[in-house]
Amino acid sequence: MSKDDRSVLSWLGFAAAIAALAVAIFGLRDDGGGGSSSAAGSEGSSASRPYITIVMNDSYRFTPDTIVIPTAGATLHLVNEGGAVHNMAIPELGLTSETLPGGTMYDWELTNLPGGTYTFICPQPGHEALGMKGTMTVSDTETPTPDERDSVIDTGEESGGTGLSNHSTSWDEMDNIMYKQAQLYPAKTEGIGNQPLEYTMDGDVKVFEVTAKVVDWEVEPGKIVKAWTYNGVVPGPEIKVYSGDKVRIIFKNELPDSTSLHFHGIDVPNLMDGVDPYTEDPTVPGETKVYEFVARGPAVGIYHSHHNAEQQIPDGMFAAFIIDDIPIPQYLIDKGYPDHATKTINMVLNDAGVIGLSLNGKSFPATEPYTIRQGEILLVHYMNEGLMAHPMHMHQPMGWVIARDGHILDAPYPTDTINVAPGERYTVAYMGMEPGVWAWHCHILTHAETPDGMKYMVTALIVERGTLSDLFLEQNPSWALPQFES
Ligand SMILES: [Cu+2]
Repeated sequence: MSKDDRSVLSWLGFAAAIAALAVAIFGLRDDGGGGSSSAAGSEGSSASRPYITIVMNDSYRFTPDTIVIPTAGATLHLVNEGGAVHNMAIPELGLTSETLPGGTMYDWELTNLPGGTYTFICPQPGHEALGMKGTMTVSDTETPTPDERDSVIDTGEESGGTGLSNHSTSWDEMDNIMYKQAQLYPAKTEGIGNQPLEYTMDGDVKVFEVTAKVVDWEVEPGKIVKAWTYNGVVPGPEIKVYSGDKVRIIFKNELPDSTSLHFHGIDVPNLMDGVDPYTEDPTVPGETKVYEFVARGPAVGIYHSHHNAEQQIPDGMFAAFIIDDIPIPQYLIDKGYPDHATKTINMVLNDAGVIGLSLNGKSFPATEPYTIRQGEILLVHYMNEGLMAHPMHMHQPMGWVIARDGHILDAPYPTDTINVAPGERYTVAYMGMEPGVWAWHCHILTHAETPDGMKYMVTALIVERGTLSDLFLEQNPSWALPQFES
């Protein structure tokens, strides 16, 4: 990110945006909490025990990973959002839940627990080592009684619920935690991916050097993982060429394992497709391989591993490969949009491996904000290198999908939430319309907001004051009306 982007970020402005978002989410949570509480209440004896939702996923995390429950116990509503099998165990108490296949839920009843602080884990082989653990405190002093909670979270008689919340933190503690988390954004971390890869000329051939290696990578402040990378960054550096360019990629493997380099969504001769053991032998540790082809665009592609990809890719071996520029379609220019993008970025989505839920190799609050002015276009190439689809939601402005998998669409279509499946790429044009700091996040809510505040796949688009074109205002007269001042 440029220094400009950071300096213009209005902390207060973003806090206001966060507050608005929190209100929206809070409304939803009241419904869920009421429903959950009455379900617990119908069981009679469990009425005084809290009902706590714990989400498990293939990023090997429990959300939340810190819970407080009374000695009377609690119902832990376990939700496995991943594809892998997970469950939960408290080894010190000798307790283990049922096993949850991917996509299932289970209510785990815990009763009459000894006071103390315990570690809980996923006992599936290797999951604890990957970080799937948390802390459970059993105490009667730290959890408000249901009566106390009724007095602070009053959902009203019409809600049909008891007003019980579905978490063990009081509302003001929770607001504080969320506020502190929000204030960390944009947090500074070591390393930045996606930068343009420099090349040298050998005659008329553009020569790029790519080295696969394991490095320490800071996903968010203090979360440093052993990432498998191209040139030491996540995503790897962007390769940008133009149709007709002769391209040579000198690929060196400094990993402890074999690998191969595949050009996803790029037209190459079959023997350059990088799919061992079919089109080539694996590139073994220490070996260098050369790929050569002529660029045929336009293309919005990815270069990534095609060897033990379920680990090598989510752990960091992915990067953008772009041929030519995707033009702003006449359809939008006729609507008063500018004829070129002010900024073009790649937004690579990931949800697994050592990096986990992230945008461009970083997790909120370390994600990068982007800045444009009113009337300018930010062009975004979404690319999903994870294991799940992610519906990416921009609060404002609305976007237009202008290319899919690098193919320019005859008819652009509007989006504020675009579902990007693994392997897909969508190119979306966002024009800055209303000034402010606009939240921009995956709308699978467990990928964006937690009881500890915003996390993971969240960033912001900052729209500064500028000018909407006369043509746009002619066609959208309501945008010319003054807004209420707040
Ligand atoms: Cu997501």
